[in-house]
Amino acid sequence: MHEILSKKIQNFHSKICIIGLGQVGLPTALIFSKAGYKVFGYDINTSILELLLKKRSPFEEKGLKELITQTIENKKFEPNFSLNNCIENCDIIIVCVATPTTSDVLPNLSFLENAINSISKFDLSEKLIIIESSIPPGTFKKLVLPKITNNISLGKNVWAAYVPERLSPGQALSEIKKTPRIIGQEDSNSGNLAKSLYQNITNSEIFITESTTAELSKLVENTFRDVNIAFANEISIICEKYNVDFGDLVKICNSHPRVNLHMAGPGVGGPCLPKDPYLLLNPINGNTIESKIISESRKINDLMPLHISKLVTQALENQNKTLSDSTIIILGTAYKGNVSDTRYSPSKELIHDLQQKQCSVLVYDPLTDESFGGERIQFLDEKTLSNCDALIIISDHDEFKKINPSLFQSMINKPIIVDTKRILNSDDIENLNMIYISVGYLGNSVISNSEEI
Ligand code: SAJ
Repeated sequence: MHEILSKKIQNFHSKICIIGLGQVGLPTALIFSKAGYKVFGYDINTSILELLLKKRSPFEEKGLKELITQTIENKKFEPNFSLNNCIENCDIIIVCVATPTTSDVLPNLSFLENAINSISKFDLSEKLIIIESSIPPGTFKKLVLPKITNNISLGKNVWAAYVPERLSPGQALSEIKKTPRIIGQEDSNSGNLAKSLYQNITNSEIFITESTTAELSKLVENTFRDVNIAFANEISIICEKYNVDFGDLVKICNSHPRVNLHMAGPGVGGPCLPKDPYLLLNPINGNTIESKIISESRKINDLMPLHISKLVTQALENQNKTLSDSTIIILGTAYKGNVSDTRYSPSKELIHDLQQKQCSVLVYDPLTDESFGGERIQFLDEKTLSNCDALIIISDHDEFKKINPSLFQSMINKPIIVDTKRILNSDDIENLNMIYISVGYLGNSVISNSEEI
């Protein structure tokens, strides 16, 4: 009876099992624990569980470690090695596993299928199953529901809903309460149960719709961002041809009430934006849908690291240097600021390209050990910089924003600073007689910009 579960949810007596404790699952587990629910956390990667049991966080996020400690100590959050224990003790199962793409950019649903297959071995009657992972349209109806409703009836003695996660990695804890949620349902009892649950962790609106619309909404949001960033990247390259500062242009254009240009940069990384457009175009039935704007946008964003490589090459040539006799230091291998995640980071392609051209590459990122084959350095000091001809900022970490540009004066000759995220003040750097370049800003680099884009 859904009324019984509904009551348990309302008075915080229902127990929740979160499957997949990554960037989405872990903050979600902690937020439900903090709200007052007992939450069991399960992951096939036992090293995550081991870390959590030591009250350590598997990744960087403000406030995460403190919340792990607090919820484990007050016994509201229990990382657990046994799926059996988790499922048998719980009324609600929330699946937050990764849904990456294959090397042919097709959806790889193996983690989701494994999770669903494992769950479906248990008696799921009187339980609510929620999928939060981003999934190709049709997956909830055609892949998830048939497996979990085996011999039991959806809406009567088992409930299920698709509730896409919308959390920005690195800011999940601060965003979760103010982010509206979408509930994709195939029956209203399930939708209402999911709504009463999520109402307890968000102050924002909750939309109920059918499951395919919910699946599409998630993928379209991320594709919207990817396409807009591609547009910004293309416009920034046009700006370089006109010797116009893209930063000024964005400020002016965005003063129009109906314009919202995104920021150009070194390319689009992370576990979401580079792959969700492919999930959008590859529904569960396997018939790929064509979309010129989405496919072209992906290509534009993927080519940005090579554009950065071109910009720095040109700036070096203007000083009669080549990549092969230069040393470049890369600031940041994380895919964006203040996270340790390096998946699809633009710095990977950039470092490989520079190294292929015999450039000596140093790498500094205080948040991750990943160096993508570059020589990892521990401190950004004058001694290290004194060997560098150019410096390229890829991740907009707060630590990098605080760098005093006078530190760069220890670099060789007229230092070249490529600030792809525009976190430093160009005037400060140019006033120190250094070259400042960004995507869509060639400044005083005197680059011949008449070549092809
Ligand atoms: N980037 C730009 N220009 C911009 C904004 C971002 O080049 O104007 C780059 C970033 O540097 C980064 C990449 O895009 O390399 C992705 O960063 P992001 O902050 O746009 O997004 P994610 O991947 O960290 O999180 C996104 C978010 N989606 C949207 O904002 C629509 C988040 O809310 C989602 O929950 C998350 O994907 C997800 O898990 O799907």
